[in-house]
Amino acid sequence: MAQRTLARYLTEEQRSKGVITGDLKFLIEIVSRACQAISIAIGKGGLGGVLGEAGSDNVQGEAQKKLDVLSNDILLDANEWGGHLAAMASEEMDLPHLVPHRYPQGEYLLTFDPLDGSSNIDVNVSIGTIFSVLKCPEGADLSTPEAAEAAFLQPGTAQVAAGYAVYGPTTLLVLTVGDGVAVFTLDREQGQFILTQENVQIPADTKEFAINMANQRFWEAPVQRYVTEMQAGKEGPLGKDYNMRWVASMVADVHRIMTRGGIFMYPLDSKLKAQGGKLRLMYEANPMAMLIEQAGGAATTGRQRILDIQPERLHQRVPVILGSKNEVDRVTGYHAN
Ligand code: AHM
Ligand code: MG
Repeated sequence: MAQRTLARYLTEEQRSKGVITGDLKFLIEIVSRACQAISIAIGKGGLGGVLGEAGSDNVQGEAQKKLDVLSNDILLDANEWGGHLAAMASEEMDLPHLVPHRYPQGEYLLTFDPLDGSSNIDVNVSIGTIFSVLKCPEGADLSTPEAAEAAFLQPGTAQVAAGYAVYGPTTLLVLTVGDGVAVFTLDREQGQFILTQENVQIPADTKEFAINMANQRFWEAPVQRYVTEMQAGKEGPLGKDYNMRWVASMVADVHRIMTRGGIFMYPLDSKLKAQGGKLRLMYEANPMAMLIEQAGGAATTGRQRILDIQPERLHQRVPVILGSKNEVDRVTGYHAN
């Protein structure tokens, strides 16, 4: 059987199910091309002179790596001329990036974390790109980057597509257009993403959890209770032994959960309280929550379904608990007690 490239998959989704428009198909293809370019830059590593600090800070006050800046530029350059976008927003930019007037304007908004997993960039551990696509509301004010921020402040339920690329031993693109989750593997010789898995389903139960244990003393009571119960294993109230994994790249941790189940938590803690959480809603939590739900899992803050949050700010942070449904429901239930 002929290989199903990303382009072919998207055309089939468009033709047979009508779930996507031609413009959305084009947008996703361009994002996938940018991810290929990022994958090539990462692959060069020390040979390409791309490792190390860029010598600048992003809007969140975090030191930018050279590859953070390069990945952001690759995504901006690839997307601004195609005519499918009205504006883009990124973890690495304070304000939205408007499509320059010399290019045609489109109906979609794109948000991304160009290179997620900062602490893993220079140490040859999996990192990734996360992206989310929204429709630009009609009549939105795009006259200045400041004014354009309001157009992006839509709940995750409004996303029309979401995905991530993971740059690991293989480069994968994991995508949803609201019709299940599909996985594409980059064939480096062909320069194409090829469909390798469809209808990804996350098992409802798991024995694997992911959390940064170094923050234990800062967690709130419901997360303390849940992790203590998991650590108690067979003899404890959950009646089974758990294993722990923490890559510290959200894309890699989420991809493990997509592959074999598990629960990922970056919960609220006393250190993070003032900023609302660690992970960003618009380009980390929302796209991952859409993908996880589309694969049969669940995603909450502990108190609320992530996709239902009405964003107040572009760079808003939220607590994130996602993965195997029964485990996410359990710890979310502990927050209600
Ligand atoms: P980044 O976008 O600056 O890379 O931060 C997000 C990352 C996630 O990929 C990961 O889950 C988390 O931060 C790791 O945090 P920690 O270093 O506290 O373990
Ligand atoms: Mg990130």
